[in-house]
Amino acid sequence: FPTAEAARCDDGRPRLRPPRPPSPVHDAIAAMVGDAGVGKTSLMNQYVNSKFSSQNKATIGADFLTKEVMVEDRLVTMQIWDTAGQERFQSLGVAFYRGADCCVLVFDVNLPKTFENLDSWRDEFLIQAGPRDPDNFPFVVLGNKIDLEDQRRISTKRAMTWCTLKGNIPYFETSAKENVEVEQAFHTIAKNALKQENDVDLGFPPPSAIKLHDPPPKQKKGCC
Ligand code: G3D
Ligand code: MG
Repeated sequence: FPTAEAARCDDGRPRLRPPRPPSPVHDAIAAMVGDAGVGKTSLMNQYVNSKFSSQNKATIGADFLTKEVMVEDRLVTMQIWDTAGQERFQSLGVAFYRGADCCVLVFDVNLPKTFENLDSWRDEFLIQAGPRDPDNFPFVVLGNKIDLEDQRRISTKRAMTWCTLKGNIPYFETSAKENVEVEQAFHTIAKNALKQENDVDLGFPPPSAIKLHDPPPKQKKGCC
């Protein structure tokens, strides 16, 4: 309950209503980026729906999913944005990146090119999203498809070295197919996204409504 002081405005007049308690639900948005085929949609589907399907495109058909999670005693509505199959460089549009509180960089540990492209995905994110503090913006890297053991081309050490050089980005080796480390990875994603969301809210007015409640605008299909 508000104290006598809290029930008065700064100029001494009584407040009409007591101050509202902070909302118990927090929103956090994570954007999944990385080359086509690395498993972004599968990871999201495994995490949110506990399913792995080789028919992702047909069965999900959505470009974002939400899940309520507890992060350090706080209820968080996690919104995970997917690329809707548009993952070519410079094709996702600024709105996709701008709303994100955490950027999830995904590669396939069996395909070196998808790992080498992480630099470009990270740079593209920073250019398009334009975070106020790029050095401290939360990224998380997921090396996916570790179940294909005999095909592995990117070692844990190589991936971790890259993550360390880019500012100690958390790194997880996952399998969307066999549900390895998926829960742990998204817990870190939620935690870091929430922290970023709080930091932004403390310093600045809330960004536009698109950020908290709307999914990213649908990308136009086709080339023009
Ligand atoms: P994307 O959203 O990044 O484009 P998808 O990737 O989630 O659509 O996955 C691309 C293909 O990789 C799919 O196969 C999917 O089943 C497979 N895949 C995703 N994650 C894993 C994984 O952890 N292990 C293995 N072995 N395969 C995975 P299809 O055959 O549908 O193209
Ligand atoms: Mg996809």
